[in-house]
Amino acid sequence: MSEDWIRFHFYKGPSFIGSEKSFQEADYVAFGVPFDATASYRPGSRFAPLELRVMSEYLELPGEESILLADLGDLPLTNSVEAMLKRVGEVVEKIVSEEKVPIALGGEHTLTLASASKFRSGVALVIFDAHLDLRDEYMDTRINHTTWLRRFLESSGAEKVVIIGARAYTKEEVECAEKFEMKIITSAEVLQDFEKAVVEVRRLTSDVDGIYLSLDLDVLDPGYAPGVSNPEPGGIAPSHFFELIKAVSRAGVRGVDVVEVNPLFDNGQAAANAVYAVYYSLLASSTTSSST
Ligand SMILES: [Mn+2]
Repeated sequence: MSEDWIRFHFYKGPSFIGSEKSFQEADYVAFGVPFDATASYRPGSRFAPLELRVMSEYLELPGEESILLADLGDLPLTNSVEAMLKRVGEVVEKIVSEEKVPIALGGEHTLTLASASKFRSGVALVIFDAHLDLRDEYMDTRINHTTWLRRFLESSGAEKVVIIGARAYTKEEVECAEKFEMKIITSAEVLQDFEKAVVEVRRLTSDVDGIYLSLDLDVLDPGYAPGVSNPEPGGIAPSHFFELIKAVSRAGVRGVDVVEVNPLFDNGQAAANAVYAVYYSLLASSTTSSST
């Protein structure tokens, strides 16, 4: 197999969560996807991979040195959703074939269509998001940040999908969620009975062969994370976000992405919360695997 995929990674600068490991030494492998070409409201998430690295250099993350992480750099800029999906799919496949955990730094949520598709048979897809992303079509295209989950379900069939923190969706999307028997825990349910939500997410991820975790920062209330491309009021708080991430990550994290951070509208908090979210998922997952 050629190593052309390595040449996609041209960015040299601050690294994600202090990662200094080589690809071979690493358990976790981060790469950036600076893509926001289907943005329907506020473009700018293409700048997030760099921002997440810069922010992670300034945060104090206890025990980060115990996370063996390599940062490959960014995929090349493109305005083609097909090209982006092809590259993300190839890179994730390569990382998974080496029995490592990929961490995709978006960019917009569409990338998850390619990355999550590389995990099948028993790996649950756990998504934190204000939205369901189940539209059939939006603004005259069928593959974009509002439709990717519908395309995923159409191609994968009845995989286990859990969405946490949802609050903004259409009737069409709710019908689609019911058809594919998705589990939805709304932001209101998290706010009204947090303990019940923790028990529920633990139950939903108790019998799976690990999880793929997709973290859309618009799940947080915009007051905590203004820098997202599609802010929706009435979101969850960072403390609830982190505890729910720890609860699901105990099932074992097989892949992660963090998407929709938009530095052009941020005061630093969406990026900081995004770094912490990934850090807590890796820490919870690492603790689980070393104790078994
Ligand atoms: Mn969203």
